Amino acid sequence: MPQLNVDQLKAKAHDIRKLIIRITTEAGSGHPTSSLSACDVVTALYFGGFMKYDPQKPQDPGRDRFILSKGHACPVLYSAMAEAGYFPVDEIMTLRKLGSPYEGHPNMRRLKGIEASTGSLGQGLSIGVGHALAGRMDKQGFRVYVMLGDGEMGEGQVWEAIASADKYKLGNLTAIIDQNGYQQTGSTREVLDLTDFQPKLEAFGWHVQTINGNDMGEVVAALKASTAVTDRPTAIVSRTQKGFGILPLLQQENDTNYHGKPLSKELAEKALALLG
Ligand SMILES: Cc1ncc(C[n+]2csc(CCOP(=O)(O)OP(=O)(O)O)c2C)c(N)n1
Ligand SMILES: [Mg+2]
Repeated sequence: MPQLNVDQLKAKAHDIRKLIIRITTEAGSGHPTSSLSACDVVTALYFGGFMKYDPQKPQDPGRDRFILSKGHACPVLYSAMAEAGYFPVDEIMTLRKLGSPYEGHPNMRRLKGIEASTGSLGQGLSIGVGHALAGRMDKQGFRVYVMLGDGEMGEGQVWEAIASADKYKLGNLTAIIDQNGYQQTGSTREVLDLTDFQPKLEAFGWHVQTINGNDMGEVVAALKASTAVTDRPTAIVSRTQKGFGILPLLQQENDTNYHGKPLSKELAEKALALLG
């Protein structure tokens, strides 16, 4: 598993952002903006030396687990995993094509290294609690990372998982909330305002940090601090921008959510130029 420094991680996140744009535009569908907000955290997990993994041994019992509960953001997962050596980069260009294993939501039955089939929002943290309990029972030292969306936090099942993780004092579980301020139909404040997450999670007994999740230095520091917490579950409230990296283009389009829409070929060219 690679261990890049902050500057190298920024460059890697940049490459992954470009892949996200390319594969979703090629597919003509998908969720680029949901992927872009989460990109820095996912990059740091796979390339910052945090997750223990070997793409050649995806079933290794001791591997760390990453569950993308907001499964619609799988372009960031496929892109990071391709860069990490799980699959050829060319293959992920088949995203969402008929027969492709790179489905619109991650399918653990079709791709090695995918820990959970997600997409129906609200379930990933419960699955993560199960993995964390299993790790403890099997005396395996792995850590479980689960990424959720801020809109997804409105699902009741998430709060059941939060409560049970506290009950079992799951010190091998890290949840990351990608707080990009939007869900499908509008801003999270308008649809269902659950902010501020930190005191709510603390009330459930969790260790919590709130950071700028598009600042690689802050992301790395928070992940480092979270691995030091072993007596209770830990959360990172990652405040991000939906579509981070291409925001000026989204503003020109008068849609800073741009949920579930690929960029047109023309807009994608502009986005790739903007990313440099
Ligand atoms: C159970 C369920 N209800 C509705 C949807 C449809 N849906 C897909 S993405 C989305 C919005 C999610 O918002 P958020 O969790 O904030 O993720 P973001 O795209 O902002 O990263 C919704 C409602 C779904 N996938 N699953
Ligand atoms: Mg959101």
